[in-house]
Amino acid sequence: MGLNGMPRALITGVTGQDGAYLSKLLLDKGYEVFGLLRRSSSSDVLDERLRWLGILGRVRMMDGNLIDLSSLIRILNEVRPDEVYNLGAQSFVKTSWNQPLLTGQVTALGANNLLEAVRLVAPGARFYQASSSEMYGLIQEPVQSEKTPFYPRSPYAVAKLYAHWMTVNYRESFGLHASSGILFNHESPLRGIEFVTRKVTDGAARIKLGLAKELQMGNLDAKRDWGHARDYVEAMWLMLQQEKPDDYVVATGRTVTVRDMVRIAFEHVGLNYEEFVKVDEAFLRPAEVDVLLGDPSKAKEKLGWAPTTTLEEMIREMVEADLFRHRARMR
Ligand code: NDP
Ligand code: GDR
Repeated sequence: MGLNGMPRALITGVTGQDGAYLSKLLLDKGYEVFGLLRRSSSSDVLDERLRWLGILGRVRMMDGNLIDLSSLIRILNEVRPDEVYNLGAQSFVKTSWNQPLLTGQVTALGANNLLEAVRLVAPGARFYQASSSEMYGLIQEPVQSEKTPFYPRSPYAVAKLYAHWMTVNYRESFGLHASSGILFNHESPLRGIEFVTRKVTDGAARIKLGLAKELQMGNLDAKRDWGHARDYVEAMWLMLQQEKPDDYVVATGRTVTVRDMVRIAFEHVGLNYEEFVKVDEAFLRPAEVDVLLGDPSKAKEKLGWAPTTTLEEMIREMVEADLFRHRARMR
């Protein structure tokens, strides 16, 4: 709690998509928001995200890095947060095969560093771990819930699984109020350009405006359960408001192929995707997660959470945002 009685939150990964939406949610709820900012962060991207949400200048940035335990201890000592959200990660699955050790250091051991710092410095703080549906990987169940066994298929997913179980372990061993959200894919106009939805909405916008002729893509047959980041950060916050820490699946309960998502985006700008989308092997992965479909019943029942945005609405919002960005640059 700050001197003025406002609750305090510390967010790692504040420069990312979810960090921006979560900052907005917490600021709107009257929190003081602190963000972990690593030296190499691109402040332009962060500024664009925060400006987009109307909160530029309202998050206090703290100089640190998840792989430097000393920085986390110093920051927790300074901030004394009531809530800690660990969203920082090497989060791009494809890169994790090229940089498996870095992915492990940040995504797995970084989470452990933060748990350890919380245990030592702020054991009363509530902790959120950004776990992922990628942990299911080669699933054997058609719909994935909190009870579905994990089978990670990428260095990223293996790292997330370590962080997930360490969160459970710190809860059970040390009594930390530590919760994991097993979040399925969630997107927005603030999604990083390397992820498939944003790549597609940006590509459709460019082609529509005559800035590009085609779009190179990978596996169009993969299926994902896509929701909106604005809805999903609400679930993170709700988890930390519960008396008892726990793990929750956050998903929409609907799965769609990449191809259908592409079709929705191109149709919105009046184009037939088949004329513009080309498959390029460079975008295929060494191992694929073919299909993900989450069962959010527990989050609905215990948190009162439900998604509010359909895939179609979200993709249209993203295409419009990309058209707006490109038109502004063309002026
Ligand atoms: P982003 O890729 O947009 O953001 C990742 C964040 O992690 C960035 O702020 C990045 O900072 C930060 N980061 C990277 N390395 C370090 C480091 N060494 N120390 C501190 N911070 C670091 O991810 P999203 O916002 O989409 O996702 C948030 C979290 O949720 C991630 O952990 C992701 O793996 C997880 N997740 C995401 C899902 C999704 O669909 N979006 C689904 C399930 C889980 P910088 O700007 O400096 O690079
Ligand atoms: P994912 O998201 O790997 O599920 O991880 P991404 O958007 O990268 O891929 C989704 C699916 O689309 C297929 N695909 C392509 N992907 C990309 N990026 N680029 C392409 O050109 C392309 N063509 C087809 C992929 O093969 C895959 O099947 C995201 C991240 O946010 C993780 O951090 C998070 O944990 C999971 O979602 C849940």
